[in-house]
Amino acid sequence: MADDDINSVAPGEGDIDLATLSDDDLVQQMFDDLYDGLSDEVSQGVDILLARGWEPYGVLTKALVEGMRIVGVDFRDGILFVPEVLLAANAMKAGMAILRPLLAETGAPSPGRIVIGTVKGDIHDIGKNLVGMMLEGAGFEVFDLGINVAAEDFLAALEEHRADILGMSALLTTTMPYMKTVVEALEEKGLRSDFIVLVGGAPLNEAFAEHVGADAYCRDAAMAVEIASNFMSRRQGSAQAQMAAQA
Ligand code: B1M
Repeated sequence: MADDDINSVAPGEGDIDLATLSDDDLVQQMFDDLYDGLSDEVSQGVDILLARGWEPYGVLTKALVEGMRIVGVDFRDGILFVPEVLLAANAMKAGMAILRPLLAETGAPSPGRIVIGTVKGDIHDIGKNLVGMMLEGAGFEVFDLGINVAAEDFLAALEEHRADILGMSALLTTTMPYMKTVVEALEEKGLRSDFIVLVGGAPLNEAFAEHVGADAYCRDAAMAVEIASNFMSRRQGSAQAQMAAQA
């Protein structure tokens, strides 16, 4: 968007004119706008920062990801609830829609690639969508296979997208055992150790995650982001150590 276009978005009475704010104040305002789920304002903030010469990756990490981190913390601490987080995630998506093609051009680093879906027989997707959006907010590349996903489709997508992580969701006691079927399918193909397997959903717990052979159980979306980020840091750390040992 050109400067003229940005300035032509006239603020209403009592509104803040984002274009008049300094970079620091604008970023702080974008944190507030994300928190309040204001998609138009977040998009406008992204446009303004880009027009001021910010790199897309800087806008992503310093404005959007940091803003979503604050949302994630308050969600974890019970200050924000599902509807508010979904609104914030939608505002984040609006900003991401502007940045995604620019990031693809500039090749911004991503902490990892995750294939996620709700397992076969299960159509619950609100929590899974929230997890996907929060992971995207943390910079992950998320490939969401939707609901009712069969083992062979998970496996095909992991290969197609060269994913690091498999994330599975289940909300029914009758569908959660299917997670084991997916893990066993990975084992049968000798692929289990290629992927970090994370599972979540209201009826699950840590013991169940262990039982199905997952790497970790994620209680909520904020934990999913934290756990996925930790696994990726460890994985990148051990890859670097291996390279150093070979050098
Ligand atoms: Co259904 N349903 N439902 N339902 N539904 C439950 C799950 C149920 C507990 C309600 C109840 O009876 N009290 C019950 C399951 C009982 C059981 O299995 N023991 C149930 C049932 C029985 C059913 C049907 C069978 C009802 C019927 O038709 N007779 C049917 C099943 C259809 C099917 O799937 N085959 C059904 C249908 C539906 C609706 C379509 C009406 C709707 C789903 C709409 C949708 O998702 N688009 C629905 C809903 C909304 C619910 C409840 C009320 C809410 C679920 C939800 O969205 N929670 C639910 C009761 C409940 O859980 N209180 C219920 C909010 C969401 C943010 O939380 O999904 O837990 P959650 O996700 C969290 C974490 O778990 C975690 O992070 C998320 C965000 O913090 N997480 C992950 C989740 N997935 C993750 C994946 C990860 C990481 C973390 O990967 C890395």
